[in-house]
Amino acid sequence: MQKTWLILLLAAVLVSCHKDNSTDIKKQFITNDHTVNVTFDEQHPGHVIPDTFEGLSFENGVFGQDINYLNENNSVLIQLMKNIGPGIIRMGGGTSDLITWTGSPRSGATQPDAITTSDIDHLAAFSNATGWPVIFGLNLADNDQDVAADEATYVSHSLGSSLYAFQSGNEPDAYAPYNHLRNPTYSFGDFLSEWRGYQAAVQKAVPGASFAGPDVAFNTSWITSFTDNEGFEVKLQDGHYYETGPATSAGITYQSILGHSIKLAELIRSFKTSTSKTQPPFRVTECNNVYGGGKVGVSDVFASAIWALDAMWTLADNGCQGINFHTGVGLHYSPVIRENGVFVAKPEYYAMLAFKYGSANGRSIPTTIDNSLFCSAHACLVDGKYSVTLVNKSLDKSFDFNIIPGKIISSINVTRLTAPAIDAKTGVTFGGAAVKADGTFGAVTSENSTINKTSFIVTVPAGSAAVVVAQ
Ligand code: BDP
Repeated sequence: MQKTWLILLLAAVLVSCHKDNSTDIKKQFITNDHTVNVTFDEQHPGHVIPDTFEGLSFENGVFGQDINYLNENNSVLIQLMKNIGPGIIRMGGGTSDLITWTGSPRSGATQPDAITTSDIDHLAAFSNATGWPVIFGLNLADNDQDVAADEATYVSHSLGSSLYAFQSGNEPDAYAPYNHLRNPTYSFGDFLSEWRGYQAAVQKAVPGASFAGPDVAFNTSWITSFTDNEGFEVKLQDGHYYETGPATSAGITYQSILGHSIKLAELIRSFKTSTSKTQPPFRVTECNNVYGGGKVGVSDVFASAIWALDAMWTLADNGCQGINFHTGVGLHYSPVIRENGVFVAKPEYYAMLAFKYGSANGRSIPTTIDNSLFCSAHACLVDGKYSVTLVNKSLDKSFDFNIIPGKIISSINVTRLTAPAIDAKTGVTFGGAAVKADGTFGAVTSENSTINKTSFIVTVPAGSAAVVVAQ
């Protein structure tokens, strides 16, 4: 009898605890059209966000364009990378399938269509100076296993432990339909047999060499098929993400990149749907907002930072290992670009700073918001503190993010990503600071408040973002 009472009492306590808690949370929800309620699911934490999450992707052809670009003496670019590093450098792009490995030093400023031993040595020294390892893309379009094995051997010796993995081919799903590098019947099966030939030849020359693949442009079914077949053979599954394009399309404006990305959702889905028992981590090895080199007024304005911050977090929330923003000479979407001979940070770079700041050493936690049309909220736990990145993609409406962690928060600190306007090309800041001419950066302002409540509101103006650290 006594035991029965005890059980009933315990059950009543449990039910009342549960009821009180959910009632508390419900009470904290605010209903109006300018408030966004944000809750977390701490019971189901996601992955730890790797410190190498952020990356840059470069064309293999960059050496032929400018030998001083990925160069150990390029101190400003090195510093810009150190600010967000340690990341991963990805070498590849369309030019990696168009240029030829010479196996000898570069002769003067000529040989634009070649990749040489001098280039690889500069890449190795540059990687060393930045602390960023390299994913290196081999030319698969030529389908010459001997040349690939020779190039891979040199790359492996020169980069040493800075070599992260090889890739074979850039966007092989576009070889036939768009790039005319294969006949129209070229299929996934054809690619797979070429890829396997490369892998065998390279691993014979470089025992233990790691690979990433299939590095596709758009055909996400190739990712799933590739992982089904090669999941146990590769270190990384990878694919590319360009939100829209081509850059010549008159209809593309900065508004085109601010909506919910169906493309990104589909890419993430394809990385996770393989039936292979081994599902390697996945990475977006090449990405940017508008393919075709980027669009002026879209890729180089503050909207691109809002887009990039949201894309990085969407991938991190979904367990992605990282993302490489495509960068290079004449590419308008580059987060860092050379202007008048000097490397400068563009708006997208500030999103990389904000992501670094908001994600460092964090374990992502699922986050729910009740207005996902214009807003997103992404959270992680860092040393027992919440780090929450709030993004307002609306062009004209300020939103109050009502954050409901469900436990008492004593204080918050807010650091903002902002610009004079959504289409501003300059004047972007994170934490009130801009990158200095030598590439160094340090945030200078953040807002501190004492809270002592289980919910709090942070207002994020139209077309801006904020990182909130709450404890
Ligand atoms: C990708 C290519 C890259 C281009 C980019 C673009 O891999 O080389 O720079 O498109 O069109 O498909 O901007």
